Amino acid sequence: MKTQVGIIGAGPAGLILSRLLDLNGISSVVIENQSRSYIESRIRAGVLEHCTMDLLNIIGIGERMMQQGMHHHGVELRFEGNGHRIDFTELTDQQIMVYGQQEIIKDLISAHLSESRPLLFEVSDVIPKELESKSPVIHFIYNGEAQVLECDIIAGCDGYHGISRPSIPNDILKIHEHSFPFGWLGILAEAAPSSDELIYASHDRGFALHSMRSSQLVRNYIQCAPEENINNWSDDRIWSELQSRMELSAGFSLNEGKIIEKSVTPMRGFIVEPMQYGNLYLAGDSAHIVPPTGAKGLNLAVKDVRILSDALNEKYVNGNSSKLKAYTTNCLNHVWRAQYFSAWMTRLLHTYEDQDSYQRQLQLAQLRYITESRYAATSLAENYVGKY
Ligand code: RFL
Ligand code: PHB
Repeated sequence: MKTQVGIIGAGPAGLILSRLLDLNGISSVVIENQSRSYIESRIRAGVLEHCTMDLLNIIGIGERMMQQGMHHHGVELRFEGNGHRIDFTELTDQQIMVYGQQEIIKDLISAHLSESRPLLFEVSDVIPKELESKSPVIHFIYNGEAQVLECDIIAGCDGYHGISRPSIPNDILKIHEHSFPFGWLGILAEAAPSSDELIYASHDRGFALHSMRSSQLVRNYIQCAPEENINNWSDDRIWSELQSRMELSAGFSLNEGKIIEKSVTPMRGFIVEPMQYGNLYLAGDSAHIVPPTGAKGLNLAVKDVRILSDALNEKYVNGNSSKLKAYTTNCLNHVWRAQYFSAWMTRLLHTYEDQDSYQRQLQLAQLRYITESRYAATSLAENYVGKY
């Protein structure tokens, strides 16, 4: 098997890259170690920045998103029993789109397969090799048979636990990482949203987030221990904790319903540099992850593959590889900006186990400032919608 770009991983990074390349007449083969039904039902991100929404429209897969996604023009910050709206559209002229990551995956796969572009599910034993040569290869097993995919370039879009990053010699990689001392317990429940927009609540009992997927489906999160045992959380305990952390002095009740999914995610920041080695280029979660408080991970993956596809276009159309050489440098700017914002939102909104009243009051003073100062609110809004 032979192609120009071999793509490992059919997450948002891999599938969007493949589509961007195809629109420029560059061939690719995507290989994925999970089944189609598994990746189409894996629940992850929900918030798309304005420019991510625009890109999905430009590449022709935005139709269902524009019909079924939820256009949000702000978010609520809730603390000390009061809610404060941050109006994105007024402050930045931009909005966000709330549309499940697995829906984007469904839209991308359906377009990919209807155009008969190669996408292989349930491959195993994937090994990228000869990365420093002009003709790197990917070895893998498909339908029980050993395969070799010859390519010019390999795109490692296989997420944080993938094989691409560990294929780069250890002494080449510099890793920046930070673990936050908490995790998120996330639920998907059959209930109507209790608000038109997302609610980020900072409460003395800990952080909580109210989000949604449709008029009958909500996605809520509660700050918990990083290695929290999900079995310690009955449905009743989850709802009761959410109700406490979402309280308003004027009264508020979060709509409850049947919980159809629950899971715990640890919170960490991670960045590797360089994001390239020989003819292997990392994009998305394989190169960096952010704590989810800023809703940036998928949006970052999209920014990486835009830069990579532009650089590949320059190589194939104009025979110029300078943008490929500068790939890491060109990505790290937006990667560090998103890390900063995500870490800042995380530290601002979560409570710490050893936190004293002084530290809690500092958080509340900053939250009040954001809701009272147009400049401070604009700074949050600009970062959230992805202007920077
Ligand atoms: P993915 O989505 O992990 O896809 C990688 C794919 O590679 C496959 N794979 C392999 N394939 C072949 N061979 C191998 N050896 C392989 N190893 C792995 C995997 O099966 C998978 O299909 O990475 P990608 O494409 O870089 O996309 C990144 C995003 O998924 C991630 O950043 C977001 O989900 C993060 N995130 C959010 N991002 C946002 O922009 N907005 C949000 O609102 C948001 N909320 C979230 C989030 C992530 C969360 N969790 C669960 C970590 C909320 C949560 C709770
Ligand atoms: C989500 O809807 O899953 C979501 C929303 C906002 C975040 C993280 C996740 O910051």
